[in-house]
Formats: sequence, C-alpha cells, structure tokens
Amino acid sequence: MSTRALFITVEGIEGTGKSTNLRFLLECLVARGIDPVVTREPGGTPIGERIRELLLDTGHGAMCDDTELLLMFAARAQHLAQVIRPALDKGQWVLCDRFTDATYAYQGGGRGMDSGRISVLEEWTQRGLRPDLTILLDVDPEVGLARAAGRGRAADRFEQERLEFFERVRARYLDLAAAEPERFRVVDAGRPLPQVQADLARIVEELTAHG
Ligand code: Z5A
Repeated sequence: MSTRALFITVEGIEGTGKSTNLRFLLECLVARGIDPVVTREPGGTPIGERIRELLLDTGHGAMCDDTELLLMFAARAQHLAQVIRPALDKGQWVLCDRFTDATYAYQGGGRGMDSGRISVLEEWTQRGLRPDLTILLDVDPEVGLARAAGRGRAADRFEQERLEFFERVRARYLDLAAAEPERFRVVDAGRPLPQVQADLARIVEELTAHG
C-alpha cells in the first residue's frame, strides 16, 4: 500500500466514459480502504464551477482562445489552492476528472495553441505538482460522440465541435501518453464496459499493492 497520498487523474475525449468509470474507480479505491477526494476540472470549487459555466456556455461561442486557456488555468489555480493541495497535504488521495493534460489536448491539440505557452502556465500555477497517475480512456471519436449524443442532453460549447477537433484532441492525448509512459495508463475504452472496468480494477490493484 502506498504510504503517501496519490493524485490520480482520468482523461479522454467526449463520451469516452470518464464519469461512468470515475464512479467505478472510486468504488475500487474505497473497497481497498482509500477514501479519496473526488473532483473535476474545470470546476471543483465554487469559483471554478462559475468559471466552468462561462467556459461551457454556448452563448459564449466567440470566446477567444487565449481567454479559454487562461480561464482553464484560473479555475485550476483555485482548485489547487482550495482542494487538491490541502487534500494531498493531509494525506488524502485525490481522484480528478480531467487536469492539465486536457489543456494540452484540447487547447493545444484541438485549438492548435502553442504548447510552450501552456507549459509556462502549468509551471506558474502548479509549481511542479503533477498527477502521480493518469488514466487515459481512449476511444475513437466517432464512438465517443455517438455515446455522448445518446445521453440526449444539449451540447455544450466544446461538444459542438466537429469530429476533426476530437480527432486532434485524441491524437494529442496519445502523444502525451507515449511521452510519459511511466505516468500514463492507456485503457481501450471502445470495448464493452465490463472489459474496460476489469482493466481499471487491475490498475487500482497494482497501485494499492505496490505503491
Ligand atoms: N476542457 C478543456 O478544454 N481544457 C481543460 O483543461 C479541461 C477541460 C480541464 C468539460 O469537460 C469540457 O472541458 C470538455 C473539455 C474541456 N469538453 N469536452 N468534450 P467534461 O469532462 O465535464 O466533459 P465531457 O468530456 O463532455 O465529459 P462527460 O460529458 O461527463 O463524458 P464522459 O464522462 O466521458 O462520458 P460518460 O457520461 O461517462 O459516458 C457517456 C455515455 O457512454 C454514457 O451513456 C455511458 O453509459 C456510456 N458508456 C460509457 N462507457 C461505455 C462503454 N465502454 N461502452 C458503451 N457505453 C459506454
């Protein structure tokens, strides 16, 4: 069992099953005696959730890329200060739905923003704090978008993007995972849920057995 609290993030494109599998990961951790803080980005704090509303609102379709990027990091700064660092400091694990890899994938890959600018903001905001483990739920964007559409709710500002946008996001996620194989675990989320969750259960088992 790990002697220190771990910071775990879950990433992936639209409809990959993050919310579904985050709940499953929580159950696996709790079954092993770990009671993590479960949180999300953008959001996770009252201020962050207000910023999230701004970011997802389709009425703000004309938001410029710099504003979008800076709002992601504004929400993240608050999240780190108010939730993530305090939890880790007191020895509590953190399970987070998206973090800075999403910024590299969506703003970097999807929007085509310079990753050098993103890494300046990453260093400024996080001061070296990075996830210990990132689970990338990888799925073909056509499958992910079809699943998301099946939920029947109105599309937000990101969900309105075209297939090519999500193809770029997915490609950047896979590049990030290839560059840091020790931090990332890539799970094929295109398979039936029981198979995906069998892999996730194995990851939690390894993590809690040898951490
Ligand atoms: N964003 C950004 O641009 N930059 C950043 O730095 C950050 C975020 C942090 C909001 O994120 C947006 O913010 C996001 C990127 C951007 N926009 N997009 N796209 P979000 O995480 O809240 O939004 P989301 O990606 O749309 O998450 P979601 O709506 O919660 O989707 P999900 O969690 O991946 O999927 P789900 O709801 O768990 O599953 C979708 C459906 O598929 C559902 O009916 C499930 O039952 C079903 N499902 C799940 N897995 C399976 C399998 N294996 N087989 C069959 N069906 C399945």
